[in-house]
Amino acid sequence: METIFSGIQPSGIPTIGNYIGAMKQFVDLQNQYQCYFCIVDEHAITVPQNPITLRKQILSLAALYLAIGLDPKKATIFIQSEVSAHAEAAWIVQCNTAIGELERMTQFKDKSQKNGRVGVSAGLLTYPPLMVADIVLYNSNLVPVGDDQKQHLELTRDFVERFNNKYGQNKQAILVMPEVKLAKNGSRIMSLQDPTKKMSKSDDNIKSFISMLDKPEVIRKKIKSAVTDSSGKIEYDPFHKPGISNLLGIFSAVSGRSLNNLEIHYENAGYGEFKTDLSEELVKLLEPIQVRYNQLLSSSELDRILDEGASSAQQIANKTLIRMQNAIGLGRKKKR
Ligand code: ATP
Ligand code: LTN
Repeated sequence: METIFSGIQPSGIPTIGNYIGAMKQFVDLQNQYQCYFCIVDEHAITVPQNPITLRKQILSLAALYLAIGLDPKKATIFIQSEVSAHAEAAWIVQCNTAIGELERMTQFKDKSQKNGRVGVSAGLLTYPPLMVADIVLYNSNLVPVGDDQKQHLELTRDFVERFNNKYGQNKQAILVMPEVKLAKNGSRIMSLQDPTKKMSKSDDNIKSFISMLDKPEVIRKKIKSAVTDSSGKIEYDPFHKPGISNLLGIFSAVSGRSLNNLEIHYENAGYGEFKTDLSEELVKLLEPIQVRYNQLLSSSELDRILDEGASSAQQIANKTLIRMQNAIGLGRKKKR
C-alpha cells in the first residue's frame, strides 16, 4: 500500500481554503492509502506565536481532523513536536541544502518581505528542510497539499535525488521519492477581500477568510462582503473577474457541482442570490463538522488518539532517521 503524508500548521483555525485544498482530500485518501496526518507545530513557530494560543490551536486542529471524518483506525494523526525524529532529520536536510535554494522559496520571500528580512527567524528560512524531513521520514509516496506548496515539494524531490545519489550505495535508494497531489478543484482558494491573494488562516483581516469554526451568521456576513466586480454576471474568468471566479470555485468545491453547471444555473441571477446560496452551502458543510468538533474537544478521546498516533509515527520515523544517519556516517553504525 502506498503512503500519504500531509501536515497543517496550528497557526490559526483552518479556513475553507485549507479544507478544500488539503483536508477534504485527506478524508477520501484514508481509505486507499497508509496515511499520516500531522499537526506541524514546529512549522508554526517559524513566526511568533503566543504559547497559550498555540497549544489551544494544536488541540483544536486535532479535533478538527477528526470532526471532518478522519478515522484514527485508518490514519495516524499526531503532533510533529512529539516525534523528535522530525527535528533531527531536518538538521541533516539543512546541512545538505544550499542557502540559495531556500532563499528562492516564494513562501520565504513573501513572509520575510512582509516582516522585513533582518527581523524574521532563521526558522522561516529553514522551514522547507523541516517539511522535507516530515515527508521522507514516512517513506511517503504522495503528499496532498494546496498549490502554494508545490515549490516545497519540488525542493523535497531535488533533495531526495541528491541524497540518494550522494549516499546511496550500489544505486540503492535510501529515501523514497514523493510526488505532489493537488486537489482537482480548488487547490488555490483566494482571499475574500483581495482575490489576487491566497486565502490564509493567519491573515490579519478576518473578513478575508471563512474559518471552519465560523458560525452561520458570520459566514453569511463574510460572503456578503466578499469582493466581486461591477459587471453583475456570474462567470468563471479568474483573470478578469477574480472575485466572483473565486466564489464560484468555492461553491463548486463544496457542492460537487461543476463550474459550468453553476454558470448555467445562475445565468440570469444576481450576485446577491448567488452569495446567499453559497453561504447556505457552506453552512450545510460546516455545521455538522462544528457539532462533532465541540463534542471531541470536551472528550478524553483526543489525548488517547494523539498518544497512539505519536507512538506509531515514532516507530517508522526513527527507522528512517537511523537509515539517514548510517548513510552519512553520523555517530556509530546503528542496527535498523
Ligand atoms: P498560514 O496562514 O499560517 O501561513 P495557511 O492558511 O497558508 O497558513 P497551512 O497550514 O500553511 O495554511 O496549509 C495547510 C494546507 O492547506 C497546505 O496543504 C496548503 O497548501 C493548503 N492551503 C492553504 N491555503 C490554501 C488556499 N488558500 N487554497 C487551497 N489550499 C490551501
Ligand atoms: N508547509 C505546509 C505544511 C506542512 C506540510 C508538511 C505539508 C509542513 N510539513 C509536510 C505537507 C507535507 C504548509 O502548508 N504551509
